[in-house]
This record gives sequence, C-alpha cells and structure tokens, in this order.
Amino acid sequence: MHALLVIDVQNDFCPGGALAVAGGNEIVQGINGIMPEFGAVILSQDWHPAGHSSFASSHDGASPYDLTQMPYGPQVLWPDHCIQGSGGAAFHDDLLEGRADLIVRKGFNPAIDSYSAFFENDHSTPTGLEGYLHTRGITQVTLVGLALDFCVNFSAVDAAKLGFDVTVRQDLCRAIDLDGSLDGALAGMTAAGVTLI
Ligand code: VGL
Ligand code: ZN
Repeated sequence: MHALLVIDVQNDFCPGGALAVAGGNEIVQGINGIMPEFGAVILSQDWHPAGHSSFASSHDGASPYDLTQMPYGPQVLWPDHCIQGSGGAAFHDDLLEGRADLIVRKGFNPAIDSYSAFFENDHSTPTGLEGYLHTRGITQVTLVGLALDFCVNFSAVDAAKLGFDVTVRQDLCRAIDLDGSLDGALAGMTAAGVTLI
C-alpha cells in the first residue's frame, strides 16, 4: 500500500505564522487534490510544549535562527512556534484533515526537537510511525508539506533508511532555506535514495 505523508501543514508555517515558510499556503489545495490517490493519508503535526528547548526564547542571549549544540548534536533555535493547543499549531483551515487516517504528533519532548515524523532529533527515539506503517502493510510513502529542507527532509531520509520506497513531491512542498539548507537537503535526500519529483 502507498501512503501520503503530509508534513506539518500548520498555521505557524504559513504566511502570518510564527515560523512562516514563504508560499506555505500555496500547497494546500494541491495536497487535498491528491489525497484520494493514496491508500492511506497520514498527517504530522509539530507539537511543542511552551518553553521547548528548540525555542531561542528558552536560551539566554540567543536569537531565532542561531545554531546551538544540544546533547544530541547541532540544533537551530527557532521562534516560539506550534505550541500545543494554540491556533498556530492547528492545521491550515483548508487542509482536509478529516481525510487523515492518523495524525502523528512530534516535538512534545521538552528536551529534544523532532524534525522527522519517525524519530526525534537524537535519531533514536521513535514516534511509532514506523510500526504503524508496517502493521498496515504500507511499503511506499509520498511526502509533501513544510518545510522541505527540515521536517520533510528528515522524514524522507528516515523513511528511506527504514526501507520504505520514498518519493517527495517538490511542487507540494515549500522550504525555509537557511544558509544553504535547501541544497543540502536535496543532496541528502538524493544520497539516501529518495525520489524527488
Ligand atoms: C519545522 C523547524 C522547527 C518543520 C518544525 O516543520 O520543518 N521546522 N520545527
Ligand atoms: Zn518545531
């Protein structure tokens, strides 16, 4: 079975949001349009407690988009975003969230960020999505959503490493593009065996 994995199409990643991705709203109708082509539709939702360790506001003297070192490796510090239960954490109003079989939340551990829908940023703490896909007989995943160079990238690379057949629809993604992060992400996904279309 082939699943559509819709990454973080939430208000805070759309224009007007706390961590707005340029054009983030432009992909919503296209994502809705392809949902019927898949045997399963899964949404991920970035879901941070207030004061999360990925927020610049949680680190003295830090500014958003600074790079810091965490026990699990380098971490970009972000503006406060996708706080649990806030309007910014809600899905874009037009996204057909009622079509989803599963919503995977991530980033709820205060001490670890989670770009990937499969593992937290320590690359070892699972979200449970791998088991869900396996037990439903899903072997192929197509990824769309926000942001192409962060959460879509990390999710796609993890899915490929786990042995899924992975495609990313670039036309249904938008990127943050911080210091060359988009080029790095495209190269990393290609090296991992992800099909970029
Ligand atoms: C994301 C930065 C921080 C994403 C989530 O969805 O790409 N980026 N949290
Ligand atoms: Zn986040």
